[in-house]
Amino acid sequence: MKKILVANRGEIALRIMRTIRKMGIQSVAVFSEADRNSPHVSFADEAVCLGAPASASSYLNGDKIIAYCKELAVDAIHPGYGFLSENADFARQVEEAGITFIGPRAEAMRVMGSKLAAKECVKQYNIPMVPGIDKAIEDVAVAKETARQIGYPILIKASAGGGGKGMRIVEKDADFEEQMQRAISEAEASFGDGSVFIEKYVTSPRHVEIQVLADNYGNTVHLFERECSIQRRHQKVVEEAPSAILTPEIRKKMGEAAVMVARSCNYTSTGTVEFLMDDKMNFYFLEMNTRLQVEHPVTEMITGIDLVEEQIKIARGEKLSFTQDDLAINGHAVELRVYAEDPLNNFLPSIGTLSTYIKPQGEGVRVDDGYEEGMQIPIYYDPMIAKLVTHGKDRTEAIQKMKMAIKNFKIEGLSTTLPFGTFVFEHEAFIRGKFDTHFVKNHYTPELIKEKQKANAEAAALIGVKYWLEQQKILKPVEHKTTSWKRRLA
Ligand code: MV4
Repeated sequence: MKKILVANRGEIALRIMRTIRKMGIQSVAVFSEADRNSPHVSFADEAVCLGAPASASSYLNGDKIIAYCKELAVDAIHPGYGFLSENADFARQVEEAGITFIGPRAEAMRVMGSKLAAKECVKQYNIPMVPGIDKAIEDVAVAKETARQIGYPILIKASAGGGGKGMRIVEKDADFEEQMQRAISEAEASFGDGSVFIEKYVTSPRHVEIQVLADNYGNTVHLFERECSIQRRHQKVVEEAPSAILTPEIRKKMGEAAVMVARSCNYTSTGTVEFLMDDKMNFYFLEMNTRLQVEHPVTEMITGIDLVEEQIKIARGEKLSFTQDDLAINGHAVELRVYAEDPLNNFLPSIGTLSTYIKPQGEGVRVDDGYEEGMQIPIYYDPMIAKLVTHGKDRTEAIQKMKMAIKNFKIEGLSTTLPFGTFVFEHEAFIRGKFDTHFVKNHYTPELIKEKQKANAEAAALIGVKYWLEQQKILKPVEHKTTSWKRRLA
């Protein structure tokens, strides 16, 4: 493998290319007209333009990407996350063109891309699943009867779903039909597949996911968990590894379950098995993500493993160089996603230029980003500017470093979620590990940041006054008569 094309943009394209370079491989960047001056383009050994800014005309144009691969003698494609990364048809086309797709095989992606197919696939392996049905609803009356048996509240989910689309909570029998119709229409509109099914609604779950890694020779390991419960409208904001609440016993059980999920579909490459955890620490398999995830750095920080390097090695046919027993958790890592969004104004996208952009530095501080000072954040794509990650010997130290790193991250020209990060990392529920997926909804109001900022401003003003008074004292003429200058004058 001599040349890899990275079919992505921004921080993840750059992050992947850094590992590609470290491994002595050539990189090819692709870019849209909006990203011509991006760091991922200048970093790459070669770069080609895909077209107009809109994703459909650029980063989603699989045919054009494959054509460029042939033209430039590219050996493999790394899809990153989002865009084409979980598109089984694209993965198949890449393989058919004689190019290596750095990721799982198309068939594993297809199975795990459908929640119903995934349930069907893992069924025989004793993986804990939320009580529910594992077939698409066909008969409303039958489904309603099942809902009664499971017990309300229940959740209707789209098989093809993602990001909460096509998901409806039903509290009581009388609402069932209406909510089901809504879920079906939404699923059809969003995914072109109206298959829905029902599950018991876990009311206050935590989102815990396990990183897995599998080579082409049947070796599958897990790299422990990430806790991703701090999210807003299905957009994760803070992640950490390990989880603050898992015991070694539960971690082992979840890890083994995740490995079985991967084995069930002959999974290869990196993947993530998502679980819900209820307030009694019962965990249930939700779905598998067949890509490198945004939050992968927290796992890298606690395991010392470069996940992109492992993906590339697996793709070029190497065996895993370690076993489960070789893996251990070292310390704790937390990640904040820094978005160009205004936390004081309902997280509205914040448009502007990065007039100041100074990154924090230090031991155990990692910033994965794809922009530089003076750049604008394009409106066409995800508004994430950077991922700020800190690592410490324990959770307290990781959080402490994070709070310092947020203070030292100077971004001017637009609003970001940095102040929201401070809110989370200073919140006593977060510090105590007592939170679930409703944390933001339950604890956050913009007033809390505003009050804090006002208190800080007042403190700063007082410090200013104190300093000023001290200066006055220093400047005040003292004991003129006794200075030697005076004596000489006299
Ligand atoms: C659930 C659930 C409660 N009970 N399933 C949201 C997106 C999709 N990945 C699955 N999701 C959920 N499934 C049952 N049976 C609650 C959620 C959920 C959620 C899950 C993880 C992280 C954030 C979430 C926010 C709202 C709902």
